[in-house]
Amino acid sequence: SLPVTDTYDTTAGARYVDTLIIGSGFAGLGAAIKLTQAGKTDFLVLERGTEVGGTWRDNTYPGAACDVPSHLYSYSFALNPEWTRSFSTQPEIQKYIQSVADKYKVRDRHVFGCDVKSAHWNEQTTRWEVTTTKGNFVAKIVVSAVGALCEPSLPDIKGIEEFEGEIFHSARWNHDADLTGKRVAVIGTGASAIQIVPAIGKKVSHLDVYQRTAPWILPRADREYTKAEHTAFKYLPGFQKLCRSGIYWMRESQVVGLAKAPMFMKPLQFAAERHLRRQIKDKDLRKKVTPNFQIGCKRMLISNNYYPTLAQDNVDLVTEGIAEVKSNAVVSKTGTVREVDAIVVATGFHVTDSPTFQGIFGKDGRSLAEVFDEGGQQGYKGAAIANFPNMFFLVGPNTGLGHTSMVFMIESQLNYLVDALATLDKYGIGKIEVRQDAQDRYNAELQEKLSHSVWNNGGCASWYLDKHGNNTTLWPGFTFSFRNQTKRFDLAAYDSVAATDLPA
Ligand code: N01
Repeated sequence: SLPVTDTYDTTAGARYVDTLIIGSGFAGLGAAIKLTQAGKTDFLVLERGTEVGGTWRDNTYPGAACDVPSHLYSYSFALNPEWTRSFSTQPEIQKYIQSVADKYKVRDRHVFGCDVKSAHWNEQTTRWEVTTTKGNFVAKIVVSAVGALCEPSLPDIKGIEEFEGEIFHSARWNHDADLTGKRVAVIGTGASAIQIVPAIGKKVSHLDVYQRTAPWILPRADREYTKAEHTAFKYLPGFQKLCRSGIYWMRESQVVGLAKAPMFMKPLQFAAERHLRRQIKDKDLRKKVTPNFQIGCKRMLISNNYYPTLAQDNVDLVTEGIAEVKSNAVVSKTGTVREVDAIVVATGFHVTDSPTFQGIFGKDGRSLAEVFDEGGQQGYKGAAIANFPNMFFLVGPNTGLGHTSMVFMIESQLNYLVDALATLDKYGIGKIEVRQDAQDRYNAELQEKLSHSVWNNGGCASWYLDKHGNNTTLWPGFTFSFRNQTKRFDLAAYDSVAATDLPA
């Protein structure tokens, strides 16, 4: 089998490896661990960064933290009694992910600094041909674990490339740029921005926050764990599991409201309105930050210090929209010119239009981008896509969540993947592809459920919806029902060919 090294020569011929995993965030790293535990040895993880961690490695902006409680935002097989607080910060999560990679000894399965450029399915050889910045690979199976939040989306604003000060995206924070005493603009008011604004609000001389749509914000019940709790987490494993299931069921109950968009969301909206009234006294500012859509339609945000920062004297909330950016200023649509030294672009990610889709070419030669462009981002159980044989997806279509831990969903997908690979081995299958009719039925059912949800009916535009207006990112039900449907690989939904029947 393939010698594992991080020094592939791009000029050398393609190297064969049975299974290639692309990306090493929670999903790809989890896959490496689960495949190892299942006895697989002939696999590699291709990771463009120099570390594991994915989006948690990349998002190092000041204030970065998770909005899912720590004990649920971790692998069930690697509980962490050391979490210092109820909602972990980015450095702590990144440290946790790194420690898991070390504990399960899967770093040597990784090729770091390896950016995948393309993956072509070759129907003659029934192999994937993968080109990367560290050489070419040929693989029987490819597992895409790139995640939905990996490609920063930059706003198309006139003149933005002419800006002469510091400018960077929230997911590519420039730590060499000292914002102390500077005039700064933050574009966007999503989950990233509402953490950045309070984190830099006191050190900058002036801050302009450019809001296009006001988000709903709930109080953040964050606190440090006490010594007694730490002792209990450490020495009473059952206690940590109990906390985890308490959080799980509390979060899970939100689905009833989100998926059906009924009165269940009212108490949450009421809590958010009260939070806003308590934190912002100025009537004009209050009006500006009052959302114009139903809570839950976009991701619900949590913060105790965002509103108070907006109310600071050195902070302005700008809602007139941006007309253009000049070399030293942002010009709003009303013509006001606001000079700044730096711009933080907190405008989110390419989710349903990720550039990563452009380099994956399936059976009929069409790229994933073309397939999604025509029919929308559809898959089967988020794990397979018709026209892309021998390719499995982690965090594929409709596996995202608006309310609870993605790590739980990822673990369900890992069960499915490991069982799929075991099934291929068991029956000597050389080629497998989800049947179009199975995928169509699955999506018709999903979209029917989503058509009643707050994400589709809450009166907002969000990254949950694709360009056809379909919600192709979120799972609309309970996460335990997703877990049930991914417990076993369902061969009946796939067309398969025995390896012995494939051309030699
Ligand atoms: O990105 P977003 P994000 N001109 O897409 C605005 C996860 N996450 O990085 O609402 C002006 O949510 C855009 O405005 P609008 C989480 O899943 C989690 O903040 O489209 N403004 C919006 O305000 C989250 O959902 C955590 O009208 C423009 C903002 O930019 C996901 O990552 C922390 C614009 C983008 O918000 C993404 O969050 C951080 C333009 N041209 C992230 N284009 C936690 O766990 C966009 N905007 C806490």
